[in-house]
Amino acid sequence: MDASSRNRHAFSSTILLLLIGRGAVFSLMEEEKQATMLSTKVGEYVVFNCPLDFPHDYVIPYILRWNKEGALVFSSYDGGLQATEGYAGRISLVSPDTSYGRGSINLTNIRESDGGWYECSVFFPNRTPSTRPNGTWFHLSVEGGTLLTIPPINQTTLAGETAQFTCVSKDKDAVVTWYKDGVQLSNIPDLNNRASTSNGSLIISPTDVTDPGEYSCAVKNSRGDKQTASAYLNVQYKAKVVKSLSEVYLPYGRSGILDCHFLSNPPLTNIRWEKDGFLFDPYNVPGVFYRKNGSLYFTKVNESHSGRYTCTPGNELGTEGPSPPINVIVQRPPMFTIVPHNLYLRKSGETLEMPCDAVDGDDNHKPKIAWLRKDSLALPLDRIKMQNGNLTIKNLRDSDRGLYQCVASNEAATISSDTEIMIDNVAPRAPYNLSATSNENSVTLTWVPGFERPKVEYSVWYRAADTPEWRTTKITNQGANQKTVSNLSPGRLYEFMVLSQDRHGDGMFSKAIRVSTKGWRSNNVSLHETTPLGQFQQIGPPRNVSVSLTADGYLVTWQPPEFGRDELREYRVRWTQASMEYFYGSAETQDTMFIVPSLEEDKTYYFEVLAVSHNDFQAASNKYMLHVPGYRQIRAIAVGVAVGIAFLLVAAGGSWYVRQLYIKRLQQEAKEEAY
Ligand SMILES: *[C@@H]1O[C@H](CO)[C@@H](O)[C@H](O)[C@H]1NC(C)=O
Ligand SMILES: *[C@@H]1O[C@H](CO)[C@@H](O)[C@H](O)[C@H]1NC(C)=O
Ligand SMILES: *[C@@H]1O[C@H](CO)[C@@H](O)[C@H](O)[C@H]1NC(C)=O
Ligand SMILES: *[C@@H]1O[C@H](CO)[C@@H](O)[C@H](O)[C@H]1NC(C)=O
Ligand SMILES: *[C@@H]1O[C@H](CO)[C@@H](O)[C@H](O)[C@H]1NC(C)=O
Ligand SMILES: *[C@@H]1O[C@H](CO)[C@@H](O)[C@H](O)[C@H]1NC(C)=O
Ligand SMILES: *[C@@H]1O[C@H](CO)[C@@H](O)[C@H](O)[C@H]1NC(C)=O
Ligand SMILES: *[C@@H]1O[C@H](CO)[C@@H](O)[C@H](O)[C@H]1NC(C)=O
Ligand SMILES: *[C@@H]1O[C@H](CO)[C@@H](O)[C@H](O)[C@H]1NC(C)=O
Ligand SMILES: CC(=O)N[C@H]1CO[C@H](CO)[C@@H](O)[C@@H]1O
Repeated sequence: MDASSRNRHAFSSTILLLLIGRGAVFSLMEEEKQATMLSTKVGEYVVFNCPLDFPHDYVIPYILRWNKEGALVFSSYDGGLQATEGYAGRISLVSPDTSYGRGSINLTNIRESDGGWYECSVFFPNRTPSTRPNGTWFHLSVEGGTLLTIPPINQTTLAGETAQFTCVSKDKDAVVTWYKDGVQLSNIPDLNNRASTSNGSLIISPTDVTDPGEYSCAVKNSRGDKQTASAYLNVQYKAKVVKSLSEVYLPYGRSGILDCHFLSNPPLTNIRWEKDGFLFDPYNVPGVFYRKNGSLYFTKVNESHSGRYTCTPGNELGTEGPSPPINVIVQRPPMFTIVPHNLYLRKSGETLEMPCDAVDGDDNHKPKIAWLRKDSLALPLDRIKMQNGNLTIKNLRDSDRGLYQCVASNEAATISSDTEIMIDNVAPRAPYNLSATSNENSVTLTWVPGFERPKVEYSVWYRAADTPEWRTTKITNQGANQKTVSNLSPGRLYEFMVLSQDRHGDGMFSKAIRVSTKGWRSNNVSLHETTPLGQFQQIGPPRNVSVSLTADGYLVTWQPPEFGRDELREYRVRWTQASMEYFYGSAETQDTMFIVPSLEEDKTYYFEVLAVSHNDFQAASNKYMLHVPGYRQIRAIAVGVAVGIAFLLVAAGGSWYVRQLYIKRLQQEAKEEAY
């Protein structure tokens, strides 16, 4: 009988029963009994599908019973499950969100003796008649020819108690071998000492917290037939501290973590921290928070956080007690007093001394200083000398070329400073002798190539001196060392630099120069009025954002930016509740619309859309205000009022990018000085 005909049957039967006037309901519609034939193998599982139907899908209290050949094996009533001897731990109800019926069971770790007739039946204790005479019938055949009759089943024990896995074979002379997680037990001495076998079954006594895992038994008879089956062991215990440091240093002024190293199964449910003998509850201490794993997180460490701490982890079974005291010492991180230059350019054979020194906050304490190569090659021990923090390399060679790092560390923190050694004969150079001529709207730059290599490409970086954003333009014809930058405003001061790049992408910036365009700056144009990001903005904001209510939700629409569309990577739609600072929601799309399925009623929202370019510039639209009325008003609303707050944002991504470039340039200038 298929599902739909069964439902039809259920429906008409229900009508009939209602007509009779009694509240009797029933579940199993198999009037005409048809057994389901199932077959499986020892060690496998089988699902018995037993659908229960209720009138109008309204579930009333019921008792589900599964019988095997007249004897109860499993029952379920009001959430309570019971399986009889031999079936406990092997039967579970199938999750209701599968396609199986509500009364279905999953019988696992199949034994040979599981073969036979099964019946699913249901009783309604609060109704008469309380049952239908016949249930659903199943016949299970367990395929023969197997060695195993009873495979092991999953076990959960408390640490220290005994665990037993059965593994019974038909063949008396069969050899049973046990494995844990694939490793033969005899190769795990610690476990093997506590394990014994009897008639093939494995007994672990006492169990230990390290024992959980998959246990498999392999049965082999004299003819060489082999069969394996496996089950899992879970060992539970009170939460306990396993490792404790007697001293922990936290870095002053930075964030810090104080760990509690514990083991817990079942998982941790609570943790208690004490400081100097008193309860230390992060909920009552500003700037201190719990991490998910029970560790304490200090957002900004200061002296008030030093002290003697203990932690006491706990789970459902309780706790083994507190950790030994952890002495927390607040340590100021090291600070460099002298750092090496960014770049040292030397000839081979010369001697180079690179200075480096650092102090702690505490006068009488110095951090450890070490030098290393960033490419993790070893320093040439026979040619180097360390004096305090200074590193001297004698008799320089080509192989000394590379990036170096001076590292200063104490218990609280590690800081480092990078430098680079270049050996003269192979040094590349940045473009230099950059000069410029200007007129009203353009500037022509010339430079001397820094180093002659095949396929060097140049690009010009420029910006108005009073704006942060750089704009770039590539020089397309190879070998050129001149470029005219046009579309500039008259009478303004600009900054230029030239970047040379080889085909590996390694590049160097020239020194920056500043040049004014000729003519007068037009009085009525203020940079910040014309375009929000200055004229080097790379992408414009989405325009004309509006929000309207549709059947699917709140439809946010906008128009693409005026310029920079080619650069567009995606739009970000964000909405905040008025007066709240955090985003209530956000989404990314490449469409020019987005549907917000639902919003809280009787609240005011601000929507904005950001255009994000491929190089992470962002430009935000104006904000659009929307008041979502209470439910009753909803039909009458005219949605939204656009507000003219020009909310213009050079978002973090964009300014970060520019800053990186800026830093690069500063470093370059420093390098020039080092020459
Ligand atoms: C029945 O149990 C087995 C073993 O735990 C599992 O692999 C399988 O997915 C289960 N089937 C259903 C329908 O729950
Ligand atoms: C036995 O335990 C394993 C691992 O926890 C689990 O995947 C499997 O479903 C369990 N089998 C039964 C029959 O509960
Ligand atoms: C081993 O199995 C046999 C037969 O099944 C039984 O008589 C005997 O008591 C078992 N031995 C132990 C130690 O359980
Ligand atoms: C606890 O979690 C934090 C991060 O949330 C991590 O830094 C710390 O190492 C973790 N501690 C332990 C003991 O796992
Ligand atoms: C230390 O930091 C806490 C916040 O974690 C702050 O409440 C306290 O005032 C600070 N104490 C000092 C001395 O700065
Ligand atoms: C390390 O180098 C710096 C700068 O060159 C110098 O002032 C200092 O005396 C040097 N220290 C030692 C121990 O040589
Ligand atoms: C540098 O540029 C100036 C002006 O463009 C020029 O006179 C001079 O020869 C250049 N120097 C080199 C080394 O190219
Ligand atoms: C502002 O200057 C532009 C040219 O730069 C000119 O076209 C415009 O008329 C000026 N506007 C006012 C209000 O002076
Ligand atoms: C903004 O959108 C509305 C409706 O979507 C449209 O009527 C209007 O012309 C648009 N305005 C602009 C400047 O495109
Ligand atoms: C096939 C079967 O078991 N049918 C039974 C259904 O219930 C009636 C009444 O209990 C029995 O007489 C049938 O044998």
